[in-house]
Amino acid sequence: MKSDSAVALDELLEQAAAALRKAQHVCVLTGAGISAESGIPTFRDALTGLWANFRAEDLATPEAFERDPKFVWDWYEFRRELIRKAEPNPGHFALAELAGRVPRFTLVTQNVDGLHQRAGSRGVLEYHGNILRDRCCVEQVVADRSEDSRHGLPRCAACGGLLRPDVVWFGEAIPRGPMLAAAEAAESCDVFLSIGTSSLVYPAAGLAESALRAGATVIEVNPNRTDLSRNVNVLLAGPSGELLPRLLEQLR
Ligand code: BV8
Ligand code: ZN
Repeated sequence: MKSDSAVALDELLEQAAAALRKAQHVCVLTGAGISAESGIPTFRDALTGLWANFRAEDLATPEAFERDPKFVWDWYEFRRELIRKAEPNPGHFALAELAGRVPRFTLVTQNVDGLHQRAGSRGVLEYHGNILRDRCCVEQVVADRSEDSRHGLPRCAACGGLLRPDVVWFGEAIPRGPMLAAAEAAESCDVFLSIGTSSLVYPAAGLAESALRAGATVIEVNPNRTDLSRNVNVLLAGPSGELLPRLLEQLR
């Protein structure tokens, strides 16, 4: 005999599937929560090791890098190792499959881990960049590393300038291409899926709000309530690695 909450969840999954079945354009925004089941800590999870007494918001800033580039680089190398060892989970694969099931699909991610692409998603809008790329601080372009990284700091192979991770730090602008494409998709989609994000970091958190204003059906997938939850049409309260495959099942 199914529990009431299980029956309720089935009904909510059917509501979400019904909206997806008639959608012409689906826009998805993901956050750290979709990679949690791949073993990558979210930003809400406290930092560990050398960085235990720091908040991610304090380390992921140009000021922190200015102050102590080695310390910040060690944190990024630590995260890169975690990400290289991680594998996409059923949540990532479900979104790669959903893209082929709707006429138009736009995937915007706040995650810098590249796991959507490794799960087969194409045209992913990397709203906050990608941790596995290096960017030259002098030429402001993605760059290769020179052999001689002095003082343990990676240097640009082209100009010898200091390299930094190709991510968006707090206080920095979102890359123009992904920012414009995401804004257009949020305003023109029929269904907006907000998955694994606390909806606290802007301007990413504003995308669901503009989808709501444009009359889209907004579906949230998150085991915990967020600032967005009170405004969504369907709240699927649980882990995305479990609920997204079930949503695809429901669509069949
Ligand atoms: C800018 C890359 C100006 C780096 C990141 C308006 C109001 C208030 C503040 C601001 C505002 N506008 C701007 C600001 C300032 C700031 C901001 O938003 N601050 C916050 C903290 C209040 N925004 C900025 O600084 C932005 N830039 O405004 O520039 C400007 C403009 C023009 C020209 C020049 C300058 C830049 C923000 C981007 C910063 N970079 N990442 C790196 O990764 O190292 S942000 C980073 O943190 C992530 O990318 C992500 O965006 C954010 C973390 O949020 P989430 O992904 O949602 O993760 P979180 O851990 O918070 O939550 C996880 C969720 O998953 C939880 O809800 C949990 O319940 C759920 N979950 C857990 N397990 C699961 C799950 N869900 C599903 N399944 C599970 N299994
Ligand atoms: Zn350079």
